[in-house]
Amino acid sequence: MNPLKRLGRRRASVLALLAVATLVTPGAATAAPEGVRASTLGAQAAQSGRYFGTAVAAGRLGDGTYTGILDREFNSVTPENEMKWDTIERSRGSFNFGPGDQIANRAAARGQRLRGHTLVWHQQLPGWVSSIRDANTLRSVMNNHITQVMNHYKGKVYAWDVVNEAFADGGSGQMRSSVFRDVLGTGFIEQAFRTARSADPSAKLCYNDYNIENWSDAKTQGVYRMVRDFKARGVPIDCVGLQSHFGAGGPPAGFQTTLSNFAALGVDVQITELDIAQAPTAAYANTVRACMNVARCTGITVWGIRDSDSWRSGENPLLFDRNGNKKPAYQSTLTALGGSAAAQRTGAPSPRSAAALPSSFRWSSSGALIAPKPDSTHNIAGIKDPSVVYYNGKYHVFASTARSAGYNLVYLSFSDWSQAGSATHHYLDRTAIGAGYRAAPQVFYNTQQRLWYLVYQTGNASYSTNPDISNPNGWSAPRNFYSSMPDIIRQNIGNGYWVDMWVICDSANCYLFSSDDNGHLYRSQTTVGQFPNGFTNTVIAAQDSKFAMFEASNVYKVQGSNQYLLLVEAIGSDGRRYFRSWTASSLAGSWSPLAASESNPFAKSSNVTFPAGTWTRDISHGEMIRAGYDQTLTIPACKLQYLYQGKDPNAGGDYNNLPWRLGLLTQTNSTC
Ligand code: 9MR
Repeated sequence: MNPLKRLGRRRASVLALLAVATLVTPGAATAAPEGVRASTLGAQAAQSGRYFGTAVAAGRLGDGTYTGILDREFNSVTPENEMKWDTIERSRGSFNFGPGDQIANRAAARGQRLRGHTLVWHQQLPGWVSSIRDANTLRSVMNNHITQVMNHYKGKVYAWDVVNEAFADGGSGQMRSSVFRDVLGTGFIEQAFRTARSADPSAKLCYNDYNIENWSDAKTQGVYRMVRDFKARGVPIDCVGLQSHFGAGGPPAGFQTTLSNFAALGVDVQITELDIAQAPTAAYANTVRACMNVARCTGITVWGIRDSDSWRSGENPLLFDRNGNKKPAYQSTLTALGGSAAAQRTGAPSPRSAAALPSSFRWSSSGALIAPKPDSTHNIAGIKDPSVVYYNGKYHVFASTARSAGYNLVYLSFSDWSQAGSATHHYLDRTAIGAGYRAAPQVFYNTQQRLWYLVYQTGNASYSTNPDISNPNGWSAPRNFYSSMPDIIRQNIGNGYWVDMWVICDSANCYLFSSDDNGHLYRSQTTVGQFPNGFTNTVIAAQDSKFAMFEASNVYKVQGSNQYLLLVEAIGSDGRRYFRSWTASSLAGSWSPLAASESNPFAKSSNVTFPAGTWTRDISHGEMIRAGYDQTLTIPACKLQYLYQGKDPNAGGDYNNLPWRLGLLTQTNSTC
């Protein structure tokens, strides 16, 4: 959390970052880490930050065998037919979202991702559209369809197949004839993508097609040229879906080349409709391995669950037989998802993932739960930087209050998250903590001293104590941990700011972490007996480029393991805030990447779904919901929850006046 004076410069630097649009993302994994071997397709894919999905038919959701496999094995779904034009808008302007909603709501309730399929396609297109001959009419019909459907599914769909199968088979490399191309011209695809981006800016926008898996095919080349042209001209496109309906031979020899060549254009690639005649084990394994070997191949979807569910059921092309039993190709697919083959080939040591924590995360977010409550003397614009403990049947939340005049602190408590919005806000500038610059609080109970500590920044690292957390007036006046800024910070801070102090203790020592908005995480230490005095030996605990290791670090002990978790807030290539994560076996140890890259983040808009609506694209400064409340800062290993600050993506202007609100992330890919 940053003090008042820095902000003009901060915005300038974010803009500069966007201009160069590059950011070091160390730790990006191309293969699954050697770690816990999972026993299902989705869980194994998640270990490398990927999803494993299936096409789902609403009509089969009453079949228990089908849903049993669906929920056990898959963490992404694509409606097989329910979001196509002839289902959703069978007659002009009359929308039927029922079957699509059935699949979407079911997936959301289970934390499965949803691929939207498909907005503009020449098949399963009602006659009233294909008979339009007037370009203006067709353009507005197409734009309206895209906008209405994307609006309806906003926050629920991770990626949309905006345009499907627009290129011709054979040697032309051109677009196929369709009502869209014939009436609107070849620019219809660009038009569709631009409309889609404005309809839902947070959904990934994909072009999806079949027979584009072989690199040298004219059709592949035609699609490649289009994507390259889109990227060159700034037409919004985020991914290319390769359907991958293969014959018994499996993928063509150059499949991986195709995936990596598309990815090199700056788009994700996804295998979107995989099925292989007779499902040979090697053909499935080769397909999966090609994806695992390409960092931006972000997921695989098979086109159905059991052979009997397939559109090519006569060829038995799927991973489960008619009775729902796993076929041999299931095992080869699971093994290939484990990444062991890729790791063995390169001979590279595999990073060890956490014993208890997964190496990639997915979250579902609440809406904004806590908003500022200005009163006659507190004209607050934002509520920020929350710290939270659950104690005595209540959540106790401490947070920064922000306004153009500067920062102070607020306290609220409630028994249930549904009560968070109606809790009373106690402004702590009215207590002995006092007015003036106080921000970014952290709260914990010191069991030796039987005192609550509130740690915060004032320009120095400061704290107050209180015997009773529920009494806002019980806090002592601020004291400083340091007599002045430690030399090593002074030498490395550059044009940054000294922010976000954080205390955690093991059985022998207490450690004080802080950030400098300049790529450094600092750590000082003292003994448990001396705490809060005696912090010395300040060192750089971790460093990276400025925006990759910016501020708001949290350090926790993982319950039931010898592991510590470090989270640091970074600024992404999109200018939005997100969190990276590392683990270590001791608080003074070195930190190993866990989910530490922009493509495999700890928490970022890209791995968070917003069932209640996408109210923020920043996942910024916050706190884990802990398993306890003492100085060891112990968190559970399962079903993590994170209280964070987010804001309206369109808000701008003075940083101190931004409308920050607090929301709660709940982990959706917990395997325990
Ligand atoms: O699997 C779908 C099948 O149930 C439909 O009858 C068919 C209608 O065209 O569409 C199938 O799915 C297609 C997908 O939407 C696009 N790529 C080709 C798929 C197989 O035909």
